[in-house]
Amino acid sequence: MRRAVFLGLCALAGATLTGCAQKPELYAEEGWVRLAAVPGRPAAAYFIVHGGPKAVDLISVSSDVAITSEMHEGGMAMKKVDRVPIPAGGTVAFAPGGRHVMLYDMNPGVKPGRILSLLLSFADGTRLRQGARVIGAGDPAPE
Ligand SMILES: [Cu+2]
Repeated sequence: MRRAVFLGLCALAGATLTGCAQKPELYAEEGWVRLAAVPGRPAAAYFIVHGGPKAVDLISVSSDVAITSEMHEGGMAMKKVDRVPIPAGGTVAFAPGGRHVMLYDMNPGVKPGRILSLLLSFADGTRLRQGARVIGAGDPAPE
């Protein structure tokens, strides 16, 4: 119903539909970070990235509460990756057992319940800030 109204308004707006097609927008959401069970070990960050109108590579994810960070793929046999392609209009999930960001040398003051800020950098120069809720090592993943 909502869609029908939306399209109706577009038809009224004029000859071109350019502004009316639902253009994909590059954004991230649902960020969270799981602290390590052992202090000093890296934390893991997860989130979802939605691709924009053009494919672009995610080239770095960092946080001001971690000294260094790396993007990884895989669960037990994880490996570092330098870029993660984000297809135009696609969805790429960083989730437990798959892609994740390792946050090394975390500020020890970061405790569960806090929201920290992730900075996602893309090959085209786009930067996105994404909030991420911190949970403890044994806490269940957010829904
Ligand atoms: Cu890893």
